[in-house]
Amino acid sequence: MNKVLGIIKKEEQRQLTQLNLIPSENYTSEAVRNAVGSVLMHKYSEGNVGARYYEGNQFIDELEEYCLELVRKVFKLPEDWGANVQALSGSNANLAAYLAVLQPGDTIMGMHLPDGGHLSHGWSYEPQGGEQVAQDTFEYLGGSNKVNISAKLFNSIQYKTDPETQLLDYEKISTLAKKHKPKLLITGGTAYPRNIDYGKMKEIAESVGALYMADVAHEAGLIAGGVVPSPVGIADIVTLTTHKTLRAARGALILAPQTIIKKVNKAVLPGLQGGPFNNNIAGITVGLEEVLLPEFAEYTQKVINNAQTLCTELISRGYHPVSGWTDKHLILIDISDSGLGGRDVAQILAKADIIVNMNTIPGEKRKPNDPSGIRLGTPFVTSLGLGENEMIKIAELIDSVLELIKEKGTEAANSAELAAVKREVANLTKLFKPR
Ligand code: DSN
Repeated sequence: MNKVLGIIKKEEQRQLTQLNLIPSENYTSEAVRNAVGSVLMHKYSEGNVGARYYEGNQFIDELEEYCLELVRKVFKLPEDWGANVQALSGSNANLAAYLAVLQPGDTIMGMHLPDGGHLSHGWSYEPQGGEQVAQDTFEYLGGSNKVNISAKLFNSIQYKTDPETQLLDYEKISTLAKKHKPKLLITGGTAYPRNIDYGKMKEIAESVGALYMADVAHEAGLIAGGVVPSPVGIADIVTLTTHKTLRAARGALILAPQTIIKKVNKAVLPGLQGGPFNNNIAGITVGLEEVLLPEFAEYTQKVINNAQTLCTELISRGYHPVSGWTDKHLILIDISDSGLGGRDVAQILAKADIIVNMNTIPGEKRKPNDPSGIRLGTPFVTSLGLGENEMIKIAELIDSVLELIKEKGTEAANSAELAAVKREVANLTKLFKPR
């Protein structure tokens, strides 16, 4: 007990003394954290509101009904749409959506992972249209090209971004869709820094008789804040996680017309999961209450302003963000000219208390466990109160570490200069206002 409390304290301290630039993480309010740590975690509640398998669920019903009501408001669901709030994670939400509308063996078409897609969108190294896959990458994955269950269950076709612009090429996606006739077209993922034209993707899906699923796990909070476009009412299914830019407890939502949600509910239970995590649903609900406050829209605008300031500063220092810009909360930087791979670069930055993740980039030539990029994001530090002036400083610090790496290679990790950067990071984290 004391050991775990000690670990929690240390992690709490770490989060408040390092610069966390991982775009999929956020810092929730104490109210959200209290809800997740509540007695609601004790209750089993297989089923949906008013139709549970176990007795004693009157308050769980009240909670889930309230959560569904807030989801409707936050995401401005059309009258005939509904939601499922029980999926335990984004990958589970995606699988539940597939189980609801597909049969095993059906063709799905999602974005190539190194170009920004997600594992659960059918990640597979299957070469497309004569395109060759780096052999070492293939071997790293143990010789199996169907890496994720979504590729094992379904026939997965993946589309890529344009090699020059690193942007989605809707014409090429349309051509690929006409060729492979997927049953489900999927957008979204983890590292595409630009907005997606949901209307165009729906048109492409419709032109081949496919359904269209938009996974907005990363953008959910920005959509709720009204600062990026929403696919709700355009796509046939929208999936999202609740703990990234949405800043609620960990979990996932599936939004769709009621006809599809009925199937999704069955896909979640008994299709995929046992009982939902009611404590997390409570934490999601508290987070959604906060999203409805005017401060949240202001927060989401700041997240984007901070990311764009960071991006501008990095560009002015000679860096090339993937696609040249960011429309949202994340930036992907090609660090291959630093002389080290993404793993070493991320580890050296971490020694200076700058926390980023290594990431594949479009056209990736290196192995996934030591790729050519690093991914940066602003949701966490914006929640803790940093603004555009601090982003300028962060760009300067990242640049000085990358210059140090160019000069000293892995020796940068033990240099006095890196220790000096760490001290400057400490000056920034002193500004944090914990929530
Ligand atoms: N791991 C998440 C991310 O970092 O984007 C996606 O699953």
